[in-house]
Amino acid sequence: MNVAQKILSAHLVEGDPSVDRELGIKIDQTLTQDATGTMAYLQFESMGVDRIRNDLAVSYVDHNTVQIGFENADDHDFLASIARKYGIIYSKAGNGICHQLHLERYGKPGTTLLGSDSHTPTGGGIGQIAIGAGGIDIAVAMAGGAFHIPTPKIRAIRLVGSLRSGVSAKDVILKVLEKFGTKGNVGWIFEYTGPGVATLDVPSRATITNMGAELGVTTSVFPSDDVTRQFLAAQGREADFTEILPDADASYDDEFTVDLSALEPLAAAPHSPGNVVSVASIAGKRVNQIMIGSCTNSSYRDIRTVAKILEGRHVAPDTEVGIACGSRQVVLMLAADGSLATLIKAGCRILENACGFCIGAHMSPSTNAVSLRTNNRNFEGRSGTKSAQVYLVSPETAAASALTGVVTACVGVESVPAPEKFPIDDEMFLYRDTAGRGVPETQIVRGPNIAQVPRGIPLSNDLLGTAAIKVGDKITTDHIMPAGARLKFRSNVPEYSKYVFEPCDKTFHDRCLKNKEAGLVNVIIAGESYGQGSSREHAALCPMYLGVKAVIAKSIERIHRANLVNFGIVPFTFVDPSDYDSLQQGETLSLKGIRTAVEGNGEMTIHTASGDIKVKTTLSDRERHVILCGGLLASL
Ligand code: MIC
Ligand code: SF4
Repeated sequence: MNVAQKILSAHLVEGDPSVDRELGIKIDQTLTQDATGTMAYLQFESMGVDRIRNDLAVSYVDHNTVQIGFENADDHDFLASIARKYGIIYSKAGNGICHQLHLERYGKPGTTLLGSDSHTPTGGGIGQIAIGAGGIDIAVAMAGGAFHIPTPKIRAIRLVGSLRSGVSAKDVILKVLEKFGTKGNVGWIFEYTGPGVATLDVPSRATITNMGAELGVTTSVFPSDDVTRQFLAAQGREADFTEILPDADASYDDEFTVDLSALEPLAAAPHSPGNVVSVASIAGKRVNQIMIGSCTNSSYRDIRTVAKILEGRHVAPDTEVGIACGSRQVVLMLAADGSLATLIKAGCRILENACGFCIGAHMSPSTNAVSLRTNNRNFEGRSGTKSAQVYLVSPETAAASALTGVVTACVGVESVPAPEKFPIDDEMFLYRDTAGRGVPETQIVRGPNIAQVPRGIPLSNDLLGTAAIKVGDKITTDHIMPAGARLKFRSNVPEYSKYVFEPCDKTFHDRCLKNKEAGLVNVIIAGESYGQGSSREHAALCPMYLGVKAVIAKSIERIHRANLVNFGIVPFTFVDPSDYDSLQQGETLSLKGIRTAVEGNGEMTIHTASGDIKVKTTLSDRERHVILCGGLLASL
């Protein structure tokens, strides 16, 4: 067996990998972050369970930490009280970014981790099967329920050789993205193998599995080997180590080799992480802003490398440079070894160790600016500035460019040895002593930002609909449900729903409500790879609130498709993709027999003024049941 098969087979509770399309797996650990967590816990509460039933649940606060207005702070108070009551560990704002913190303090080789954030696969760097999902799936897992994945195909990414100085893990994952792109990888697990694996430390492996999310795969995983043991020992957690290596005769569904020695610095050009170019091809481009950090590249190894490059020098006068570390542990280490002072002297802006710039919560670039960033997504407008040109690069390229003010490849920097001992301070993880048990008498704190969870209604058979919006290919969840300035409404669905499709069409919300009042259901028409990007279930929940009952797309990405099902929205694909061209926004669609079509899980004909079109669903029995009930909550 390979590593993924070993971990999955040890957690299999439903389905047979050789027969079934869908597998149910037991989830050991869960994580949430504040932007998806409030909804996840509201849903958990409504399940009526008295405490968590999985091994470990951690609630991180890292996304909404700007606290302009009462909303974010209300959410934090709510999350803290929920954590105390149900036996969840609560990571306070300021402790760091969920994925970096989980890797440092809780990730355990050989276990399963489910997180309400698409970058949960960061845990694959430490040998976990770590998967991103919608909040309600996390709620079910916390209540002891299984999580369902498409029976995976497993691709070996064989690493050979070793990285040259100035080239790092970010360039490895960009190479993989260059080859496989951001669509067409649904259902795959990418497993890293080969002699090159041993040359990468755990934070570098985690950079690769983190940004594997951009491929649209189920997850990515590294073996758990001596490097993993050393990392855990340095974190004071050697007892959490288990060796998990692929068997000598392990087989894979496909294999791709990356020669680390031959890699050059790469960048993802605007506006997709799959738009990979060499740094050499854009060298000399003037850079207005450089942001270093995010859950992809904010480890001690990364920021220490940046400090080494900037040591004794100053950033270019016309370039703004910001640094956000991944955790308090990282900041403490940089403070202890003088790197923090180096960065301050070099003229960097030291930002809070949180998601911040990555999600457009602050540090938006100026109009038409070129911004180099070490995070994982450069979708148009995600930075908060629609006209900005965001390039994703390694910390090495970011630091070398900070000195010159133009895109510059790093010509070489001494590597940072893996620390023998990390400073351990878990004081900002609250309720560790009641983890798993909870304090049942805790009063839940609900400020005015904490609204009710809307529930779906069962699917009727004969619906009359309207094509409420027609969008193109690669529509991301940032297009559907923008974050940034709107992020603070995550706990308030009626309010957040006002911004559905805001970046594409500001009138969508009003139009949907008008249709709803007229007794019509809303239908979204989309191209390829609809719903790329984040795990945010609000991209399905808020449309449900606006009366959306179906999406018809050329293809739909994994997490978003699961979220649509969870909120009772039928995920259709075109039988003949060219029908996409004939469908017009505003057209009336007769969805007669939609319930029967879902029950039969086959094709259905939709009558439109311009003719009939055929659409299909490919749902598992479980998914069919959920949709017919009107969503997961209604089905429980
Ligand atoms: C992201 O990077 O897009 C986010 C913000 O972390 C999302 C989660 C969210 O929308 O809250 C993700 O990756 O799932
Ligand atoms: Fe936070 Fe950005 Fe990572 Fe999402 S990708 S978890 S916003 S740092």
